[in-house]
Amino acid sequence: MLDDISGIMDWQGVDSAHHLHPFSDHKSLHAGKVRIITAADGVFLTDSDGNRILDGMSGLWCVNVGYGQQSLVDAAAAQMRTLPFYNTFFKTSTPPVIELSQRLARLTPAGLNHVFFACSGSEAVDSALRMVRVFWQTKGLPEKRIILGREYGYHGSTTLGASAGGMVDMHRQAGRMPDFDHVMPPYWYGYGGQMGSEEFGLYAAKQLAERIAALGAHNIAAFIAEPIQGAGGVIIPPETYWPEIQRICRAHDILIIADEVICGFGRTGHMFGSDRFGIEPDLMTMAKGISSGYIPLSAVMVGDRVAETLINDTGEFYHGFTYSGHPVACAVALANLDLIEEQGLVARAAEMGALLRAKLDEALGDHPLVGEIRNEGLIGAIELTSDKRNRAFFDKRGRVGTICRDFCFGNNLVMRAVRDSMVFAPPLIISADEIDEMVGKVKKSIDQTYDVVKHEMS
Ligand code: PXG
Repeated sequence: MLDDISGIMDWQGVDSAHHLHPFSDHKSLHAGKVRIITAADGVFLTDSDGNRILDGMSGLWCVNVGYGQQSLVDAAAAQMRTLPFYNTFFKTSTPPVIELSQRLARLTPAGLNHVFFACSGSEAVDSALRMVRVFWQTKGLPEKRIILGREYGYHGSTTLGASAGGMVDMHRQAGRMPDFDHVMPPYWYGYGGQMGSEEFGLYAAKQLAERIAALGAHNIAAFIAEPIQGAGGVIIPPETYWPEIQRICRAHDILIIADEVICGFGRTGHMFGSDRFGIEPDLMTMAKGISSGYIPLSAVMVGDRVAETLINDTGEFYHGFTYSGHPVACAVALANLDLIEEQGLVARAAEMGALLRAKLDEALGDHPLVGEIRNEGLIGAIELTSDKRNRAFFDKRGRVGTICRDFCFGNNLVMRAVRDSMVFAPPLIISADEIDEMVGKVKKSIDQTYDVVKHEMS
C-alpha cells in the first residue's frame, strides 16, 4: 500500500481500489488516473504532481471566498473547542445556529424569516419539498402534491431531489417518484430558434401555464427552479421569463421554491439570484456558498405564509437531521458571511464578472468554435458550436465539450463541460491578473479543441 521508496501512498491506486466516486463511470475513471488535489490557496489548487491549477469552478460552485481564508478556519476551531456538537431537536438550540438564523432572515428577500438547516443542497431541497406538501395537507388540500421542475434543472441527488430535477439520465437509472413533472427551461441559445430572447422568455413561461392547465392547478404544490440553471449548463433566463413565471404561479396559487444552491451568496453579482431577477420566492434552498464549501451546510428559508401554517397549524413536522443546525458549520457560515460583507465580495463578483466577460468577448467573440458567451456576475458559459451562424450543435452532444474540458485540465485550468458548453464559476476573490490568466488558458484550450474538430464544422 505504501510506496517503499518515497514513503508516499499510491494515491491513485488506492483510490481506484476502494473509492466509489460520485457521478462517475468507474471503469473509464480507473482506465486513466484521478488527479489528487492536495492543497489550495486563493483561486489556485495544487495537485500531487506539484501542478498549480486555476480553479475556474470554485471547487463545485461553492468556494465563493476562495481557499485559505484563516477566519473560517479559526471560527471552526474556536467552535469545536467550545461546543463541537449539540443537537437542535429536543427543546435545545446553540448560539451559532441562533445567530445565523437571524443573519439569514435579514440577508434574504423580504418575507423569508424562518430557516431550517441541513448539510447538503439535496437535503435542503428534500426538506423544502416535504414542507410544501405538509403545508397543503395542513391547509386541507392534500391533493396539491405535484412538484413542477424543469428540464436540465438540478436539485440534488436524493430521490426527491433527482425527481424534481430534470436530468433524464438520473430518472432513467433510478426512476422518478410519482407526482413530479417538468417543463422546458428558458434556454434561448438551444431552444429559441428564430425568436428573440425576450419573446422566447415569454414562450418558455407559457409552457408552464400550459402544463398547469393540463395537470390541474388544484393538483400542483410548487414550482421549483434555480434562478439561473447551473449544472444544466448555466442557463440564464431572458428578462421576460421570471416576472411571467411569478404571475402564472401566483394566479394558480402554486408555491415558488427558488433553488439558490449555486446562485446564492454573491455568485451572480447580487446576494441572491432572486434579488437579480426580482423573484419573491415562498421558499428558498441554499448550500454551497453559505459556508463557501469549508464545511457542509445547507438551509431552507421559509416564507411567512408557509412558516405560519407550519408553526401554528401543522403540529409536529416529522422531519429533521442529526446535524440540522450543526454549531461548527453555523460558526463557519457566520465567519464566511462576515468575509463576504467586509470584502464587498458581492459587488466584486459583479465587477469582476464584467471584466471577465469583456476579456472573453475580446479573446473569443469571433472564434469559429464559440456560439455564445454568457454570464451573470461570476457564473457563465461558453457554448461550443459546429456552425456559429446557426447556433448549431455538434453531433453526439458532449463529445466536443469533453475534449475541451480535457485540454483545460492539461493547461491547469478547471472548467466543467455541460454537454458542449464550457461553464465557469471562479471564486469571487479572483483578481484582474488571475482573470487574464484564466482567459489565456480558456483561449488556448478552445484553440486546441478547434484543431481537433475543425474538419467537422460547417
Ligand atoms: N440544487 C442545486 C441548484 C445544485 O446545484 C444541489 C441542489 C444539490 O446540492 P448537494 O450539496 O446535495 O450536492 C445542487 C448541487 C455539477 C454539480 O457538476 C452540481 C451540483 C452538485 C454536484 C455537481 O455541476 N449542484
